[in-house]
Amino acid sequence: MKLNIVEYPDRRLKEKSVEVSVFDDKLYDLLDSMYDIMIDSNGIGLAAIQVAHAKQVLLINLPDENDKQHKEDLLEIINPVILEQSGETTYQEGCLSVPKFYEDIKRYEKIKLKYQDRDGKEHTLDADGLLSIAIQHEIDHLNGILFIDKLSYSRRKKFEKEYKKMLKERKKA
Ligand code: QAP
Ligand code: CO
Repeated sequence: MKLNIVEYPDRRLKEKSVEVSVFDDKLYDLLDSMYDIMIDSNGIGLAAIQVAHAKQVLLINLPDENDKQHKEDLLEIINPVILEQSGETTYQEGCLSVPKFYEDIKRYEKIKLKYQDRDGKEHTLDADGLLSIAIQHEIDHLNGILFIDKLSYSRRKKFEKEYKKMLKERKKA
């Protein structure tokens, strides 16, 4: 299926995604198409709402130490629920739906979650490091939350100004 990345300030990014209950070929097609557009866009994580599908579906494909992504490492996470969270970590985050903007965001250091794979099979996962950060970022999307929503008032104002300017420049080009 042909997908496009939805970009801020599109209000669809504020929608809450609904649980997946049917694990069929349509879901496989969505997952495969999401993977293609994520890789084409140089992303390491993508939630379905970012391609205008309000379903509790997200992908994570972290690069290796040589900065190369391998499809064997792809995590397809459906209906995630965080069971435990601890610690604190800060990372300079970006988002395919907020192009060209990066900011330090505070997250839990470690999380334990349960989720389903594309066949509906249940898994649990203990995550730390970049994986933990990426999962929290993508789960926020399922709840209509963007990383820029976590900025202080003054940093958010600075962002809005820079972002508007970027959009204007992009339109001119
Ligand atoms: C979410 O983000 C994430 O601005 C995934 O011009 C964030 O893939 C995971 C991207 C932080 C872990 C840590 C952003 C590509 C990709 C841009 C992404 C851009 C091109 C962001
Ligand atoms: Co994002």
